[in-house]
Amino acid sequence: MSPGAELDRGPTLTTRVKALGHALGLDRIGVSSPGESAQTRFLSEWLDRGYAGGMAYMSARSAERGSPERLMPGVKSVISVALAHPAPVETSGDSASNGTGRAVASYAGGEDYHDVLLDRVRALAAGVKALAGHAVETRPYVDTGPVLERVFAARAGLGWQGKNTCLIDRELGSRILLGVVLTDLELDFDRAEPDHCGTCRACIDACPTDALVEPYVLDARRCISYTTIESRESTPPDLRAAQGDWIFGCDICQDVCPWNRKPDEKEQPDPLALRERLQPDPRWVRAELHWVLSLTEETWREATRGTALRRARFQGLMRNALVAAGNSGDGSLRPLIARFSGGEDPLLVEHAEWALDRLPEAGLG
Ligand code: B12
Ligand code: SF4
Repeated sequence: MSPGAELDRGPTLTTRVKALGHALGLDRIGVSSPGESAQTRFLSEWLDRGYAGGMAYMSARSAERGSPERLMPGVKSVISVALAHPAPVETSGDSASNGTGRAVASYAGGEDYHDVLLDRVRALAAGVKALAGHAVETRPYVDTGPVLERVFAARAGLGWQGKNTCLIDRELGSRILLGVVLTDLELDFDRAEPDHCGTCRACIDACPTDALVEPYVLDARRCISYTTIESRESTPPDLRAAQGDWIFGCDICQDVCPWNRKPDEKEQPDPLALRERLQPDPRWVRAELHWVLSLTEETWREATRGTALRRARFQGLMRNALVAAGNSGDGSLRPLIARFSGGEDPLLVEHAEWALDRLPEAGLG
């Protein structure tokens, strides 16, 4: 091929796929190979160490998770995408909080990101088919399939997995949500982003539950995000105080990350108002515990409609709110907690009694 031949063909298919991704409102898009690596192989060690806790879905299809070829035979390219979500309006992981504000992770209080992003990723998959000009297979996922999304995003140059295990983009930081499209179309691969954590260990030192057991390794059983969202069990007693005022997820290891502190990080264009849709409902920005503990299943359903908060279910959110109440020092919450200690759900009775034991009588606090 002569040196000019490449230019004569105009933009490559990969370039056009990426342009489509940006036109669909995605902030980052990159392509990588579907092969295995030290990172994909680490998954089985992580599972063997028991770090997945009760997330049976992590072990159920672990072979596919690290190897897209097993998930989609014939896959040639993994397209990874990222969408930045709004930074926290105000956060607190301080277990000695003054009992007024309660924390919901910054990704969760707006429209469910699965809905916002999966819709875009499906549109990208459809566009890939159209651009290919011949029959190709595509599989779009946003947390909806067994794929190590962070590992492939790092390989596709979207960022690197930090010591807190989050995918960090040099400009956007780690407050980003990920998706993938597997395809049997051959595309040009991007170069992986090198690790820029250096000697920093702010996330490891700040984690209140010591869930980051070593750099780049999270024991989910100790992570507040797991205990407040994924777990259906009792909150382990030794982790309750450290949960502080979080009632859904946790942002601490990201809030302390220097890569999330740049002043210009939020100035990303949002032509399709996707970030707008992820803006939290004001009721969940600093969810007031008196309000949360007053919710009934019916009012909870209304207050969480269309959000990712639904994942904890009513029982899980109340369990979390009772732990936060026990940490609040606010005796005026006692009558609301008593509703649960006198109730019929043994899990909530136990958490309510724990909270009551820690709170001063109303008026004495
Ligand atoms: C299970 C899960 C969780 C679990 C477990 C998290 C975890 N670290 O594994 C829990 C419930 C705790 C969780 C929490 C959160 N999650 Co989550 N979660 C997932 C899910 C479904 C699978 C993740 C997974 O595969 N874990 C398995 C472990 C082994 O993988 P990993 O931690 O990524 O580990 C890799 C590194 O350890 C790595 N590695 C890399 N370099 C090195 C170097 C060395 C030396 C070593 C030893 C290892 C190593 O190898 C591993 C891969 O095998 C993904 C969606 C998906 N399908 O990918 C979302 C996902 C990872 N979660 C996401 C989000 C937003 C969160 C939270 C920020 C939410 C919140 N604010 O509460 C927190 C972050 C907590 C944290 N520090 O990780 C986003 C990621 C955003 C980002 N920028 O990274 C994802 C991709 C969802 C999405 N589609 O956007 N999550
Ligand atoms: S999300 Fe919170 S609890 Fe989980 S590792 Fe990060 S700081 Fe620790």
